[in-house]
Formats: sequence, structure tokens, C-alpha cells
Amino acid sequence: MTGIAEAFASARSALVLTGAGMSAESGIPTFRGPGGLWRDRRPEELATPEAFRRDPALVWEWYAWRRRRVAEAAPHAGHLAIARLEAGADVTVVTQNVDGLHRRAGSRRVVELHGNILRARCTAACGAPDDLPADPPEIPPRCACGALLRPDVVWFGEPLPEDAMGEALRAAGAAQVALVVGTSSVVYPAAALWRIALERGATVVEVNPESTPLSDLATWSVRETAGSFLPRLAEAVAARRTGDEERRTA
Ligand code: BJW
Repeated sequence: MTGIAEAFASARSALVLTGAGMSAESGIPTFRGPGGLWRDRRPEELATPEAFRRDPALVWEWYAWRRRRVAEAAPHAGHLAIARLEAGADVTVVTQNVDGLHRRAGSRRVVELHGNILRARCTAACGAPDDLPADPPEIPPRCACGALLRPDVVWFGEPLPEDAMGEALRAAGAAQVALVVGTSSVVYPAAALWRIALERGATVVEVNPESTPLSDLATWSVRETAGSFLPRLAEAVAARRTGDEERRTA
């Protein structure tokens, strides 16, 4: 812990990259691994434009189920700890998660790479406002113009929002320290971000109970859950920052 906390306390700029494991302790299932299946289907079969064209009702049933889980969920101690890291450093949270929990925990600069599950948009791009309740009254839901609505998320084969990707690349290039939490690091371009940080000489810390393609490359790979490790990290960083400040003013 000591070296990791020191790296954070001395960094001016930090990247926090999160994936589904970050929200697991808020009761939101991950995509891969145990509990990652929905009615025996893999996410790769559902999170695609082809699946939506083939069977919009099936895809919307999955999203309606997940929207309900997200609406009922709350940020856990790990989300709150990430928000606390902002005191004293320029922190950008880049998340692959679509649940909005980082913002709800108080993180101020949050980049949502894969959209937000509680938003929907018209497939005909008619511009009507999205006022779809968390539990849609009809499946598949329709826009006021009559066209199908779709979840405002990024599916496989779709480009990521340009402004979000630009901000994520900037943060990865500027970071002196990168914290990578709860992602299997198999989905691109998100999985390229920690590589950029590593190549620029950043200290890279992984927090994940399982090993991933990052584990052998990271400066530190911590085999713990987000909810167990991050609150201790935030406390250790705050203690170091306070100590540094006291030494400066003594
Ligand atoms: C814990 C824990 C605890 C458990 N604490 N940890 C090379 C370069 C670029 C692209 C590609 C490439 N090769 C292939 C591609 C294409 C594709 C891709 O990456 N495919 C791979 C599968 C090979 N990428 C794309 O298609 C992307 N688009 C793109 O590249 O566009 C190019 C383009 C340009 C111009 C025109 C057109 C196209 C889009 C990717 C979109 C991904 N979408 C999804 C669904 C989002 C919406 C939704 O939520 O429904 O995003 S798929 C799904 O995977 C979701 C996730 O964000 C993403 C990543 O998953 P994540 O977060 O890592 O979760 P898991 O479940 O995999 O892992 C959880 C981890 O947590 C595990 O490691 C656990 O151990 C751990 N864990 N409990 C801490 N308590």
C-alpha cells in the first residue's frame, strides 16, 4: 500500500479507468465470468446493432432488466473513495460503465465511454426528448415519432462518442498515475488507455480479484475487490497529502 499511496499523493494528474467489476459490489452484474450471462446468452450476443435489428424486444428485455438494477443501485465505498482522491489532484474518471454511479458518488470529471443505460434515443434521430422511465411501459419502447427507441449505449462495432474518446486519450496521456479497476481489459479501445499511460511512464495500479492482460505489465496488481481496497487507498493518500502539507507549512 505504501508505494501506491505515495504515487497517488505525489501525482498532479491521475486517470481512473473502471469497468463492470467496479459496480459489482453495488449489485450490478459484470459481463464476463460468473453471473455474466442473462438467460444463457453472452453479452456479445445482445450488445450489438445486429441483435437489436434481429430482435429489438429481446434486447430491450435485457436492458429493461438492467435499467431496473441500476435504478435500485447505490454507489459503494469504492466509488466514494475514488471521488475523495480528487482532493489534491487532477483526476479524470474514465468509465466503461453505463450506470452513472461515479457521478452519483461525487466524482466531478467523469467520461462515459460506453454511454448511459438510463438514457434512450430515437433510432430515427428525430430529436424528441428522452423521457423513458427506468422500467419502460412497453417493450420495445417507441419514440413519440413512432420509431423504435434504443438504449443510449455503445454496442460492438459502433464508434465511441468522439468527445468522450478525446477526453479519455488526453487523460491517459497526461496521467502520472493510472488506477485500473474491475475491467477484464479485453474490450477496445478502452483497453488501450492503460497501455498509453504505461508507455508515457505512468505508474499503473490494477485492482481486480482476477488476473487480466494488464496484470503482468502493471506497476502494481492488487488482487482485491474495489470495495475493500479503494477506501484504504483513499485514506492512505489523504494522510500522506496532509503530512506533505504540514511539512511545507512548518
Ligand atoms: C472486480 C470485482 C470487484 C469482479 N472489484 N473487480 C482492437 C482495437 C479496437 C477495436 C477492436 C479491437 N479488436 C476488436 C475490436 C472491436 C470491439 C472489441 O473490443 N472486441 C473485443 C471483444 C475483441 N470493440 C468495439 O466494437 C468498440 N467499437 C469500436 O472499436 O469502434 C470502432 C469503429 C470506428 C468507426 C466506425 C465504426 C466502428 C465498441 C465496444 C463497445 C462495448 N460495449 C459494451 C456494452 C455497453 C453497453 C451496455 O452496458 O450494455 O461495453 S460490451 C461490455 O464490455 C460493456 C463493457 O463496458 C465492456 C467491458 O467489459 P468490462 O467492464 O471489462 O467487464 P467484464 O465483465 O469483462 O470484467 C469485469 C472484471 O471485473 C473482471 O476482470 C472481474 O475479475 C472484475 N471484478 N468483481 C474489482 N468487486
